[in-house]
Parts: sequence; structure tokens; C-alpha cells
Amino acid sequence: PESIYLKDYQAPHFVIEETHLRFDLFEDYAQVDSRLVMRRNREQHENVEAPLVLVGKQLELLAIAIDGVRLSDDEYLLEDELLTIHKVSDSFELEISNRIEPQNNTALEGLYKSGGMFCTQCEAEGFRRITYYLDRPDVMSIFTTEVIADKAKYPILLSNGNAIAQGDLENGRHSVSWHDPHRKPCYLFALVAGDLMVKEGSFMTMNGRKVELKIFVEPQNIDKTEYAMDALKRSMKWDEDKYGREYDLDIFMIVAVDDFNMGAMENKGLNIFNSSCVLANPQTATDASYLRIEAIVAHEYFHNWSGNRVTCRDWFQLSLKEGFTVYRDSQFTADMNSAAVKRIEDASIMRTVQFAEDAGPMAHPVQPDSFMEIANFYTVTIYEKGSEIVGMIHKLLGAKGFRKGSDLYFERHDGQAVTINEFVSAMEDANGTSLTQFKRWYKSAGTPVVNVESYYDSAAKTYTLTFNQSCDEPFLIPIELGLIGRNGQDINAELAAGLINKRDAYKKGIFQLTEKEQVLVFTDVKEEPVPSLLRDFSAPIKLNYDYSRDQLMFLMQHDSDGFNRWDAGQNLALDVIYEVMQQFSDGTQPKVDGRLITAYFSVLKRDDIDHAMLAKMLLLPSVSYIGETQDVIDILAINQARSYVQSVLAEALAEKLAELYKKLNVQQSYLPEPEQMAQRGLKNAALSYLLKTDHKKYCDLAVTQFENSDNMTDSMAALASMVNSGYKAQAESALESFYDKWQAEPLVVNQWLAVQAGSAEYGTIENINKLLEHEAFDIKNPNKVRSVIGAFAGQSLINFHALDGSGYQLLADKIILLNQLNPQIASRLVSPLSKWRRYVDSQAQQMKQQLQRIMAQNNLSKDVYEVVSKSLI
Ligand code: B3K
Ligand code: ZN
Repeated sequence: PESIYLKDYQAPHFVIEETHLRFDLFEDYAQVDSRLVMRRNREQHENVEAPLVLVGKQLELLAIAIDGVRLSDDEYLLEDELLTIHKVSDSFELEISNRIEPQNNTALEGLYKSGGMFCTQCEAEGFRRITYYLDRPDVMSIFTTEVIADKAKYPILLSNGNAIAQGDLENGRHSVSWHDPHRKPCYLFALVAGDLMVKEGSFMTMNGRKVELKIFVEPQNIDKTEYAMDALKRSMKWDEDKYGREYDLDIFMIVAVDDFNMGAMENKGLNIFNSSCVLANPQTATDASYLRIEAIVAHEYFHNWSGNRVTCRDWFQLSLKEGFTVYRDSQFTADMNSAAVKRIEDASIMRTVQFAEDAGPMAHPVQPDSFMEIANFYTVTIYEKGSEIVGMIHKLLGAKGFRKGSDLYFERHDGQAVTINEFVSAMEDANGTSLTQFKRWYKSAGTPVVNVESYYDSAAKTYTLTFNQSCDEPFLIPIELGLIGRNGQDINAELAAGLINKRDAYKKGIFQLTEKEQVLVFTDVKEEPVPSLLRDFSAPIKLNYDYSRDQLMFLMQHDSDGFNRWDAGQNLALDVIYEVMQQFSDGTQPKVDGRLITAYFSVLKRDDIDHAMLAKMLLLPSVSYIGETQDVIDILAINQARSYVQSVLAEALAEKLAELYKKLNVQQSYLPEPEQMAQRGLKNAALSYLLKTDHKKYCDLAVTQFENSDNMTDSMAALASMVNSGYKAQAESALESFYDKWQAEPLVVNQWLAVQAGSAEYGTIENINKLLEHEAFDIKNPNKVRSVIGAFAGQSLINFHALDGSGYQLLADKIILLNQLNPQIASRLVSPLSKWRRYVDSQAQQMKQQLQRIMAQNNLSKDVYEVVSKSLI
């Protein structure tokens, strides 16, 4: 496979004014007839007589006609995936008929069958598996789609836009036609046919237009649609209030499907969702699922403007829509829930998953220069780092300036396919400012490191902070900071006059680091403060400052910034865990610094911290995050030290935690709202600690909770706490009764699979093999693959990294199997192996061997080939 380069971008030679599609769906094939109203793109290619080149994949071509005249075999060339028509005039109508086999499409790209329904997934390049087309986002067209199928089997026939006609045909078939008045690229095309029930709702827009809202699901799931409907309405309102964006069709539809490669897809007016990201009721879904549903419903809805009305010129610009839309959904989640907790979660993903990607073989800029397979670039870098960059622009311009910029962007580029640069220009122009240096964030991979040193001059009463950034070509890094005095209050310190340079380097608590080394001198500082640096995780960087443990305890108590209060606790715990790791490796008796216990005690005592934040503060840094802070990762050693610290904390805090558990364990009818969720979260965090002690009475609490709870959050938390502790008999019997009760609910069964596969106790090779053989497992269903294989490699770290290499071998076996069935899913699974260079040598070599074994397979998909070959360079 070859790479495609951004520098080779050329505007398309043809425009498709109208796209008329007709689908005739049968059980063993589907016939697709297209009629494209086309013309040459004279605006961009004045005197060029280029041939027409369409792309198609795994299609059976039946016939081509131009302006009603059928082409003979020598008038076109069909080679690999390209259909070339040598001579066409300046404007013409092209008709193509082809057949496809949706029932055999296991890649789940293009048109495929999920259970009893037909559905599509076209982004990024799935449309070429439907018909020959200019499958690129800068070709935008008006779509009209007729869908024909058996009426009894497929009473519901959907596509984008508004239904314009319907009727019954012979042989029990029927037809529905749809018209989408908005020009769009083909990656936003969608079609659904099935026997579905609908949950209806409506929304009145800010200009008083009534929009019909419909959520289509299989009949057994109609009782799981209420929350998504509610989240959708709140998203529509929020986008009006916060961004001034109104919905633009009379109908907005969501369809839930079981077989889906990712979370959901923003097709114009017809979003298609992985059922796990839309279906919920209190009995079957956990609070975590509710939160995910809220975020993803919002994300896909927000794409209607950031993605659909204004789309990407080419796939190198993917972060234009994804980074911005993730930023928008994170603001929404922050507004609906706890903003500090959302920030903590986003920063954690950046620091564990994104920093790891940026330090690995698939590292790429937020605007990449090249790729082999675009499906491999739907990454945490494009999404989350892209969102962080937009967030930094927000910090630099302020809320008002940012809104002026987004207004200008939407106004200027409505109906266009544009570049990231155009987004930044709108931000600059609306604010009369330049972001030239800032744009470096989009073009370079890797995580900047900033080292900070401080000096207090007690005679001169000055406090100096010296910042040093790792990169020779410096980034513009917004660093939010404060100085905290002995009384725990922020000091209102002034910068020494000569130092405020013309860039306004330090304003409203935000310091703009623009040079390799920069110094801030604060004057009139009466006592040595504790600096609070990178508040609110104001930039996606690694910041080092040599805090003492006492200073970290002080910040945990006093920092006015919620994010940094939490982060101080994490850093304190990290430091103690490193120490214990060292003691284990020296063979000395491990000892946990009493200050960590004191710090946790005082956190538990505070009543001014909300439950959601408290639950976060009680969690030790994850094994993956600890690993990410090490030069050479030794998972087994990290896990040993972390588990030891955890059990010492659990013993020391047991009584307090049990009290807290009792206080929070109140009878109430379940509501998926922030306060209750926080209460359950904290209660269940306490429970899981209690089961890390040696006192069986705490396991009884879990058993009671498991047996009596009326909601999945509490049942699952109780089950997980048993599965993740040494109470084997209780865990066994709970696992068994849980499956008995829920076997008819696939989404619940998936959680049951994942809680085992991701645990140290049940995620052993032997048990993983059992789960893979279980009646509930299906290798063709991505959710099941994620629940067993994904959870094993991502969560059951001590088993995945077993010294005999059996974990790596198992993963490689499944990658090889999935490579043919579903390349996108196979390729995602390579990620844990791809980072082999970071691990201790014995493990690294075994991971590498498995990559080499995959590499030696015949018929490697482009997806898998790209990741494996880049990992082995
Ligand atoms: N835009 C889709 C992602 C499609 C991924 C295709 N491999 C979902 C989203 O980000 O909203
Ligand atoms: Zn998206």
C-alpha cells in the first residue's frame, strides 16, 4: 500500500450537482442505480480536459450510460478500484447500475446488514462500496434517494432529508423516496431499512420552527429511548444558546444498530448510532453509559454545523470537524455536569492515551501530512488533542472572542468544504489578532515538555518563575497559573514592570509562553508562595516542577483550581508509588508514606468538595498512567506497587469509608442526573476500596448491594468490586446469576463480558478463551470484540503482559482472524502491541515477535498493514 500526501491535494476535476440513487434491496444482493448530474469544474481547472475517474470497491458493474446512451466496453476502463471514462463533455448525466452484497459485508463499511436491518456507514470512504462516485469530501451534491424493499420485513425505509414520496409495489414490496435539500459530501449519506419502532418527540427552534425528532430502534428496545431523546433536546437548545446554531431540517432521526465499528455517525438528518451509545434504562445501563450517551448524542448533533454545514476539504483536515466538535461536546458535558470533573477526565485521556500515541510509532500531527488508510486516523490525537487545541484558542481569545470567531467561521464557510487554516483565520480575523506561532500545534506531533523552576528572594520580596520548553522551535503555550500564600489564598501578585512584554505575556492568570526560555518575576511577594501551575490543564503538555510532598498536600487542601487540587493528589500518590516500587525492587520492606494516608483522610473529612470530585480524588493514578510517566514501562512492577499502596490505604481508611458508604447508601428511585450519579459514584468508589481489605464483612455489603439494587449502576459496581477482589466464591455466584438474569439483553451481557475480561482475576488466558467460546460471543460484532479482546488487552494488564507472552499471542491471533473480516477493528487492536518499544526488554521482544508474525500474513488489509509496518520500522 502507498501513502497519500497532503501536499498532493488537487481540487476535483468534476462537480456532481445532483445525485439520484435508487436502492432495490434483496436478501442476496442489492441493486444500486445512480444518476449523477455532472459538470466540469471549470472554476478551478480552466483548460484541462481530464478524464472522469470514479472510485468503487467490491462492486459488480452492470451498465454505464451518458446522457441516456449506453457506453460500450471500450469507452471506459475498469481497473482495480478505479472506473475511468476517457471522453466526457462539459456537462452531462451519468447513469450507473451495479450490484453489491450487503449480507456478506463483514467490514461494516458501505451498505451492510446488522441483525435484521440494512444500514450504512460511509465515513470516511465507505460510499465507494455502494456505487462508483467521486468519494471525497470536497465534492458536495444534492441527494435524492429511493429505497425499495419487502414491506413486511422492512416496513421502515429511511434516508437523509425529508420523505417526499412513498408507495406499494408488486410482490409485497414498497418504496420510499427521500430528498435532502442541503448539499453534502457522500460520506454523510445514509440509508436504513428495517422493522423498527419509533420514539417520537419534537423541538421548537429559536425561530419558532417545529422539528420532529424520531429515534428508531428494534421493538424490544423501545423502553430504552427516553434518555437519548432528552439529551437530544438539551443539545439542540444548548447549541442555540451557546453558539447561535439552529437546526435546519424539519426532521431529525437517530437509528440504533447493534453492529457498528465506532460510537455513532453524524449523517445529515439521519444519525446512525451504535446501540450501546443510545439505548439506556435504569435497569440495564450504568451511570457511565448514560454519560456516554449524553456526550455522543450531543457530539453527533453538533456535527450538523461543525462538520455538515461546514465540512472538510480533504481527510487531512479531519480534526477541523472532529477537534472542534469534541470541544463543543466537552463544553456541553461541563455545562450539564461538573466542569472540574469533566476536565479531569479529559486530561486523563490526554495523559494516558494521547501522550502514549504521540510517543509511539503512529504519532502524527493533528493535521497529518500523509496516511495510507484514513480509517487509522480517527485517533485520540485528531479528536482529543484537536479539541485541546481549540480549547487553547478559547483560553487565548476569551469566551466572547471565541464566539465572535466561531460566528465568523460558520457565516463565512457555510456550505463549503474547508481547511483547518480557514478555521484559525476566522478566529484571527474576528479578533484582529495573529495566531501564526500558535498554529505550530497543528503541524507537529509529540508532547511538549515544560520545566519550571522557582526562586524566592526574601530580601527583595520577588518571586521568579523560569520556564523552559523542550522544543527548539517554541510553541505558544497558554499556562494558567496562580501563587498561593501560606493562608491558602491566591496572592494577587504583580509582574515586575519591565517584564510585561508587548505580547501581554501574563494576563488574567494566563501566561503565554512563547520562547524557549522565559522568566516571570513577581514583585512585592511577602512570603514564599506555592505555585499552582497549568491550572485547568490549560495546555496538552507535560509540566515538571519539583514539588515536595508537603507542598502537594498543601495544594490538595487549598488550590482554588479544582483540576490542580486533584492533580496534586495524583502527583503525591505517584511519588509514593514510585518509592514503593523502588523498595520492592531493592528487596526492602515496602512502606507507604503516612502523609498519603493523612492527605486522603483530610479529603474524606471535607464537606465543601462535591461528591463527584471526591470520588475522583480517592482514585489512585491508573497503571496505564503510571506507565506513561516512566521511560521504560514495567507493568508488573507498577501493578505490584500500586496494589500494595491501594491495600494499605484501604486498611487505613476502612472505617471512614464504611461510614461514608453507609451514609450514601440510601434508598431512592433512580434518576440519571448529576447529583445522584455523583452520590452513587462516591459510594461505589468506597465499596471497591473496602473490598481491597481483608474484612469479609465488607464483601457482604457488596453481596447485599448486588442482590437488592434496582439499577445497573449499583449492580455492576457491586459485581465489579467482587470480581476485582479475592472473594472468589461470591464473585462466581454473582457472575452466574447475573448472566442468567440478563442473557436476553446484549448490551448488559457485553458489560458482563467486559468486567471479567478486564479484570486481573478473570482476565486470564484460560478464562478469555472460555469467553471467546461463550454463546454470547460473536467475533463479527465489534461491541463483543471490544468487550472481550479490547478489555483484555486494555485493562487486564497483568495478564496481557504475562511473562510467557501468551497474552500477546492471543491478541495477535485475533488480529489475524479479524484482518479479513473487519480490517478497521483488527487495526485498532494492534495499538497495544504497537507500543512495544516502551516496555522492558523481555516483553518488548515478545510483542515485536507477534507484530512480525502478523506482518508475515498474506492478504494484510491496508488498515493492519499500515499500523504493523509503522510499528516495526
Ligand atoms: N464522524 C464519525 C466517525 C467516523 C469514523 C469512520 N471510521 C463519528 C464522529 O466522530 O462523530
Ligand atoms: Zn465526530
